[in-house]
This record gives sequence, structure tokens and C-alpha cells, in this order.
Amino acid sequence: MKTIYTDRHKGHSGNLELVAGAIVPAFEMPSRAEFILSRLEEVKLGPVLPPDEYDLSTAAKVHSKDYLDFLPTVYPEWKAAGREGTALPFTWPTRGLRGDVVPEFIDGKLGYYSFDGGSGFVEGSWDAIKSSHDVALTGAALVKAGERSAFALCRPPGHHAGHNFMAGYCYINNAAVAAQWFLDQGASRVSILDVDYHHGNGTQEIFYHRPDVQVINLHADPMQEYPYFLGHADEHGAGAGEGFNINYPMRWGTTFEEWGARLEDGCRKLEDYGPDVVVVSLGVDTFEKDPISKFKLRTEDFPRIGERIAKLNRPTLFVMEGGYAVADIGINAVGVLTGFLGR
Ligand code: Q9C
Ligand code: ZN
Repeated sequence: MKTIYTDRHKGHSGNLELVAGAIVPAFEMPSRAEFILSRLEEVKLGPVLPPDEYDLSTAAKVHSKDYLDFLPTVYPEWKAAGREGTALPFTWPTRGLRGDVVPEFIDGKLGYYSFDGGSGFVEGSWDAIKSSHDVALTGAALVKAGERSAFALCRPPGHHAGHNFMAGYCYINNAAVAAQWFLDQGASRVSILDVDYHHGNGTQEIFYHRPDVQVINLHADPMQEYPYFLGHADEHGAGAGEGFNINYPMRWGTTFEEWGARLEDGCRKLEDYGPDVVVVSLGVDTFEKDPISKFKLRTEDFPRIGERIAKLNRPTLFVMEGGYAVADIGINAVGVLTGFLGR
């Protein structure tokens, strides 16, 4: 399996996030991608290729133009305001407030275009965000060109980013952009299978009214876990998208016994849908030792995930999402991929 990777993610470092009553170093850090890269080299997964440059025309079909215009301006405007360190929002347009007027000043814009205080910016963030988008599309192009599978080693991740907001370490929704690109290249149906611990609220929101992308999410119950405000079992899609969104919320403490049964159910629904291509939002924060998560998957469970996905027998693009147990992230993420390859 070919991997797409670039060092350009490394400038997105030293970020802070707002969590549990404190501003702390972000759990989403450069070493995550480096551990995955060294593990896949260790097991000789396959060639590692740099991304090609893509314009944002496909991204503009899943994100709003004003949001995409905003992202590269964040850090320059932050500095112009005399600030340094991490650009973070601290106020948000909640229920009953004006959601139709974009503020002029950077603090207002950060709040307008975000869902939480988990998607900070530093000097190199935009370049990393753009490169992560390019990594996903380059992986998609390999699959379109006939590869059975490819691994987009994206950083930062994407599945919490919605049509016009960043959230949870995510800015551009890489998996959503890749799915849209497959459709634009002639696919009639794409399935996104999101196995990250957290619900992929951004992906769900983007495709909720559409029948051409089936979105299947296995995740921690939003009654207990971030992102809290989306991801319940009764969210089936709406309008033309009715029936094409499927959620499997699970309680804290869930083990592979239950998780694997939900994966089996989701895979059957995917087979019924019959997509031309599968995009896997690959998070490994379901791991028992993940520092921000509360599922109990073990290292030996991850290859089983890959094996089941391989049985779908569709062209498959893996897009990296979460996973914060840095010492084990390489073994677990690459474990899914070697499981998929049957070795
Ligand atoms: N103690 C992804 O996995 N913060 N994003 C939760 C942390 C948000 C995770 C509290 C977690 C976002 C891509
Ligand atoms: Zn996650």
C-alpha cells in the first residue's frame, strides 16, 4: 500500500488547546505523524510519496467560500493584532445570537468560524492544513488510478470540520474533500466509514442532506463525550439524504467485542449501499491507553478492523484522523493497514 506524506505538517506545532478548565499543549502534535511514518517504514508497508498540489475547488464544494478564504488569514491577522503564540477563539455565536453577520476583528472571526477551543493556529498551521488536504487528494488520485488502497497520512485531521467551522484539531475535512473528488471524477456513490473514537460531526453535517455519500460513524456516545451536540443514533440523514447517515454511539468502556459487532453491522449497511469507493476516517483513539478517550480496544484488535474493511472488497482510501497515545499510534494505525492487506 502506498502512503502519501509530507513534512509540511511539522510547522503546525506548539499549539495550545482549551480543555478541562485549562489551556494546555494540544494532544494533536507532530510526533503523531512521525511515529506512524516510522512504523510503516519498519513493516515495509510500501512506498512513501509526497503529495501533489491541488487547488481548493473541490474543498469549495464541501466548505463555504468565506470559511476557506478565512483560514489562511488567521495567523497574519492574529499577528497584525499584536498577538503571538496560539490563535484561539474564546466566544461563540450560540442559540439566539446573530449567525448571519461575520465580525471584522480576528477574535470575533475565530469564534464565528469555530465550534470549540480545540483548533488553534500557529505560524505554520495554514501550510500544514493545506498540505494535509493535498495528501488526501493525492491518495484519492492513486485509488482512482487503480490502486486497491492508499494511505493518506493526513495531519492535521479533518472529520470534526464542518461546512463553515473548524473544531477538535480539524480545519479542512480531508475525508469529505476526498469523497467529493471521487464523485466529481465519476463515482456515483461513496461511503465514508469513520472509526475514530469521536463522532465525525463535520462529515455528518456536510453530507446530511445528500444521498451520494453514505456516512457511517462508530464513536463514543455524545451524551458522554465530545463533540456532545451531534452523533446520536436517531440521526439518519434528512431530505434526499434520509437513510444515508448511520450512527453507532457507544458508552465509555466499550471493548472490541461490542465495537466489532457494530463494525460488522455498519459494514453490512455499507455493502447494501454498494459504493464505488470507500473512504475510511482512520482514528485510533479507541485504543485503551489513549489519553483523551475511554474505549478499551487493544493493539491486537486493530488488524481485525482492517481485515473487515478489506472484505468490503472496494477501492479504499484510508485518511488519518485521531489517536493520541503517541508511543502506540504507529503500531495501531499501521496495524489496521497490515490487517487490510492480510499480512
Ligand atoms: N481531553 C480528533 O480525534 N477535546 N479530535 C476533547 C480532550 C476534543 C479530537 C477533550 C477532542 C477532539 C480528530
Ligand atoms: Zn478522535
